[in-house]
Amino acid sequence: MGLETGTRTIVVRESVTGANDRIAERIRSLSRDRRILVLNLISSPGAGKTALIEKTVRHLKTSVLVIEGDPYTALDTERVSAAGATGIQINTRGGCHLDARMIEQALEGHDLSGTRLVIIENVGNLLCPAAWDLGQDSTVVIAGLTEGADKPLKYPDAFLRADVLVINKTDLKPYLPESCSLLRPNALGVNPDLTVFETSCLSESGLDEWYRWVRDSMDRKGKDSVHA
Ligand SMILES: Nc1nc2c(ncn2[C@@H]2O[C@H](COP(=O)(O)OP(=O)(O)OP(=O)(O)O)[C@@H](O)[C@H]2O)c(=O)[nH]1
Ligand SMILES: [Mg+2]
Repeated sequence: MGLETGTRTIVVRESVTGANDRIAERIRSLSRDRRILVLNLISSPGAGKTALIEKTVRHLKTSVLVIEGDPYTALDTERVSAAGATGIQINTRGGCHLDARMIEQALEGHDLSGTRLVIIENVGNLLCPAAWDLGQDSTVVIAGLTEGADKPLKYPDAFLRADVLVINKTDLKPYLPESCSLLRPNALGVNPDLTVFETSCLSESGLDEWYRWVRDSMDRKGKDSVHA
């Protein structure tokens, strides 16, 4: 690709994410060989990513590796470890997303035998994480009902690139304006292919359907890999 600047031509040899995408493919190949389901969770700060992971880990009672991305602190790793997962913390020191190189390094330092599920909790925001492939099988976007129904319209890439939408904090619905019900149709307007779950990590409403989806996805990954 060449960009004319008037006096000279700048040749762009590779997109910014090109090198990232090659590493993401290596991660995909590793997870296929090992029959491990990899989920990438993205959301704005505080939507309930860690709460959903804690619940999922406690419920599944299987060996789960959680890779936590945060600018600073290991607070979320402490939470998921207390729930029974193996947690690996990545501190981006101000960086707004995880990239595939970080995930590959985390996986290289870990014995994956027995692991059936890797959950990546991306850095909390709806912009940058959507643009970086981490080699995941599925991207899960979590939207708290409290965040406003307009988020899929303002941050469409996060919803477009996701396979699953978890609408969390449904226990707070009685205290929110009627318009919060528009979150689901707004998201489906952006991406009609989204599989949607409505959950509360507080009351546990809707979590059974989510757990079933995770289990079915793990089973499918196991079978697909056998025949791959
Ligand atoms: N009422 C209610 N509160 C929730 C629910 N899920 C999570 N919370 C609360 O929301 C806050 C943020 O939850 P976290 O799980 O830390 O959110 P997060 O997306 O991991 O946040 P970051 O990692 O900082 O981006 C915590 O105080 C949780 O207890 C829910 O379903 N209902
Ligand atoms: Mg968190």
